[in-house]
Amino acid sequence: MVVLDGKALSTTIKNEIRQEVDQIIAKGDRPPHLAAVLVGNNPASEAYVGNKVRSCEQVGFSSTLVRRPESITEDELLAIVQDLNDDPEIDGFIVQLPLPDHINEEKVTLAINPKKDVDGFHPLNFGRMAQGLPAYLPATPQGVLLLLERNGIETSGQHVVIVGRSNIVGTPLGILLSRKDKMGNATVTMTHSRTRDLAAETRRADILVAAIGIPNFISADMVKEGVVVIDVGINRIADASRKSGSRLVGDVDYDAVAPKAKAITPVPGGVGPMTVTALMLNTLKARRKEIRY
Ligand code: L34
Repeated sequence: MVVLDGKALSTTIKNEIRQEVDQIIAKGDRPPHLAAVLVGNNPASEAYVGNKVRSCEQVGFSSTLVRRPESITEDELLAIVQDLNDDPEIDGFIVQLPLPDHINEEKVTLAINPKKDVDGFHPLNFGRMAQGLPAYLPATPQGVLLLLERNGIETSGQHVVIVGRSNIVGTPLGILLSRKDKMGNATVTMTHSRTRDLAAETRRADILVAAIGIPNFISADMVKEGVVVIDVGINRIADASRKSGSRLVGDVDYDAVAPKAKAITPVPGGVGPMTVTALMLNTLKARRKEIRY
């Protein structure tokens, strides 16, 4: 069994990005600049955005963190988005989700200039991705593809089963893996809460992607021997033996499933760091204006 070490691969790719940035600077140009908008004090969002800001420092990007209280109005947030759209010094930006209930996430996402939408969440980028046109690819699916590619895991002709159909993970990853492309050509089965006999589906997977947000949901009897397991879940569960009183677990019962797997991602240190690194790649693309609309 191989542990697919997203943390180590992230470090490798971030070193590659750092070299690209050094070349940009050597030419006398300014480094890429990412901005992140963080609303409220959700501890998970704080941790994720903190990792994004730290990664910017590691790769030599400029970063700006725009922090606003939970009480911000939708109009105020839309005005911040407009300022970032108009700021020529900002190459790309993200608005960390989830947003408070009184703010319409769809409206905010639509307000982002697609050329600066390094999350790839704007419908224009999503649609272009679905049609195989150049687009910012959403960070978590892109991170998963990189993890497979750089570990020499073939997707062509493989049966991929995805559990979970969210707009930011399951749905785009299914589209990307079934494309006619280097990390595509898979036969994809999308499963979800209404799937009949889920275990019968997951047991057919050569590559199983768990993205449902339920701790330890995938048990050993749901996978076949030799499966490649990609665990996208990040769930905080109580653990009295830890100083913090909690620990992170994925959507997969790692200890039970790992012995049957050919390869498996850990949580933490698997897909999470790859999400952050994919965002760095998108920001580099934004600086270079690589994607033409
Ligand atoms: N706009 N909202 C926007 N863009 C995104 O790309 C995200 N996402 C998801 C939530 N909301 C978003 C993230 O940033 C999930 N996500 C994310 C980013 C980083 C990590 C996990 C999820 C991460 O760094 N995970 C670490 C552990 C972090 C911790 O200690 O809590 C890991 O090793 O998995």
